[in-house]
Amino acid sequence: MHKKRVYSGIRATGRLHLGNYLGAVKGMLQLQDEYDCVFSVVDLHAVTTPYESTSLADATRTVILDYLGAGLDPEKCLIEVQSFVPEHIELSYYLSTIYPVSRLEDLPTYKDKKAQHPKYVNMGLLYYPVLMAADILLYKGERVPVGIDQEPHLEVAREIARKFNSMFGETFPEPKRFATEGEYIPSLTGEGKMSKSVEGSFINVTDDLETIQQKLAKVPTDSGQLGGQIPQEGGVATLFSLMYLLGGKELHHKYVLDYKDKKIRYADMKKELSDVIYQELRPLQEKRKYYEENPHVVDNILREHANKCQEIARQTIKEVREKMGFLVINN
Ligand code: AQP
Repeated sequence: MHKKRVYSGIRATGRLHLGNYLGAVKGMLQLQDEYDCVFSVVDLHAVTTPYESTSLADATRTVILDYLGAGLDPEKCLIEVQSFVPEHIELSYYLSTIYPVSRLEDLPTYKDKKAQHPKYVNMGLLYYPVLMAADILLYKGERVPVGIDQEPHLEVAREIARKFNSMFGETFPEPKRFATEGEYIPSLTGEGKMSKSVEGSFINVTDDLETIQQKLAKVPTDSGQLGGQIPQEGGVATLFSLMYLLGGKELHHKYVLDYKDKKIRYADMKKELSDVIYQELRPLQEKRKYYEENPHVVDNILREHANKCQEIARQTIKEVREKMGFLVINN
């Protein structure tokens, strides 16, 4: 029977943080046993925002190591460096010809990045969702484990798939997001989401216990005398959200009761939260170390998997070229 294909990618912009891990990687881990999965480090997307050419290769390797450390199993899923499979770019060009520019200009992520880097508004940035659609559709991905912030981009991918199918005949499935419990991890600052580009907002998956403690110590809290409902926003909300996801329901409940009874001690909560976060991350860090110390093992995986990915990708490109009416010469 045909197994559903799963695709997801993370930009090569630095170490993974808890948001990437809980919102995306946890979903990948859940799906790799059951489905045909391709998980990518999307380096072509990383160059759409300011970056250092001297550190791009390292940043790409870092995400690969974080993936392997987290438990992506090279025997169960394909691990891809996006730019090793140039068919991503080829498909994105074909798809770009059927999608309106005005729709791309309206996307919230484009507007946010434009505001964040007003001197770095490039074609690639505008084109990002088309390339992301091509990333998924190249493998005919049906499920996409990503955080909730990626929903507008997935909508674009579905619109493109629909439009292509109606113009050239049934070709692509409409990809759906696979949501994890941690689909939205708030920032340690208490404002917005945990984000690589916002200093002080994140805990990296490679942070040691002391670093985690120092980062949590800076999370803003209240006097501990408020009581009532747990706030929906701010530093206290972030602590409770992380406690629920990493400490479990029981521990979370204990602190909820303390909060309601106005006897919460945030120093204790932060200490316990640091411990449960570190407990979750320590096995990842140990496994990661093995791959870090054996780069040839990683290189062999990447080489072998790039070939396998390209085999699938070439079939899609052939089908798309034929359906769009390009000249195809058989060997
Ligand atoms: N805070 C988050 N909660 C849940 N999921 C999250 N993701 C990111 N932040 C959170 C998910 O992680 C994956 C990688 O996202 P990306 O490739 O877009 O990486 P990024 O944009 O570099 O990650 P950041 O931290 O969001 O960086 P900046 O600050 O540059 O925007 C996606 O599945 C995403 O949903």
